[in-house]
Amino acid sequence: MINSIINALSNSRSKFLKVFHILSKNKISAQDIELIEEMLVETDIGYDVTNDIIDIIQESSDNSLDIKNNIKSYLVKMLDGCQELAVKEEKTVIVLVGVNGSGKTTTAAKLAQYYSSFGKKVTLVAADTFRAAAVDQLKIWSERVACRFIFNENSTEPASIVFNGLESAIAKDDDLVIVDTAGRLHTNENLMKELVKINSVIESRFPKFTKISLITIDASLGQNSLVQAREFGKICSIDGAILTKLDGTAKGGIVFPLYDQLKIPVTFVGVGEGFDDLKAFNPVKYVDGIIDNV
Ligand SMILES: Nc1nc2c(ncn2[C@@H]2O[C@H](COP(=O)(O)OP(=O)(O)O)[C@@H](O)[C@H]2O)c(=O)[nH]1
Ligand SMILES: [Mg+2]
Repeated sequence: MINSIINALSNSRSKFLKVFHILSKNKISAQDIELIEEMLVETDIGYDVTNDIIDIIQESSDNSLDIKNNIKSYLVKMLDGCQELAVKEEKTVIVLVGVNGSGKTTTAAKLAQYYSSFGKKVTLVAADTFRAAAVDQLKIWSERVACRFIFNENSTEPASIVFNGLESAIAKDDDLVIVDTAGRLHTNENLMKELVKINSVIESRFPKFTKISLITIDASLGQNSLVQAREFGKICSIDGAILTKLDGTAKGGIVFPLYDQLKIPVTFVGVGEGFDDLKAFNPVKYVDGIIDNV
């Protein structure tokens, strides 16, 4: 998480900078506190965290550096447990889920690139049977990343494409299978059933694979994405989140309620459209990126 994270967090950071600008004044009025509350809420950090931060401000000494350090420690502690997704030695399948446009297909390619760069042999599986364009999109990415690609443009059964992908990965001795799925809303019962089927095929037919479900969350959607994540979690276990499109939004605060309320740890963040624009999540660096004027 080097400079690209710092860059991607610039909009969120500008809100915090304004907060600390107010805090550098000699006397903080009730009006100032209201303004601070507003700015924090705009980062989508949520009401609970905002209230905690206000408490920290009121309980700390008048020294703005103290306040800043106390807020930083509080935020870092809150993210304790969020970290880069370590893919172990055994065979692993990552299933990407999420709503339309949240970045699943792009993230599938980014993950393929990320883990290939650590020497993993990766198979990308195009299990979005709703958008033909998604298959083409992923095929192009797989060529760029130079990993294997499994699809079946005649199939309307994502679970069977996943089955083929895993069989093929075993045959070729690939370590990591990354599955791109169709976008869905939790209200769409049939699509949600399809997700259950994908999961049960993996669990029942490929018990040797460690299954990891990751939800892509468009950071610019802020609080709405919490509802989505909660509903997906009722249908299939969600092991982590990838916060996409962090570049170009001031809502980087969403990682806090996501973990605090839903216990979904953020594992990666998307900071652009290229396949290198995926950064492993690190709480200290993230909080530094939000708060420090680096
Ligand atoms: N700026 C930016 N754009 C992104 C990021 N991730 C995905 N996108 C863009 O978001 C759009 C939707 O992404 P896509 O992967 O097709 O979403 P899907 O419908 O969930 O598969 C595409 O135009 C992507 O290039 C990101 O981290 N930053
Ligand atoms: Mg897609």
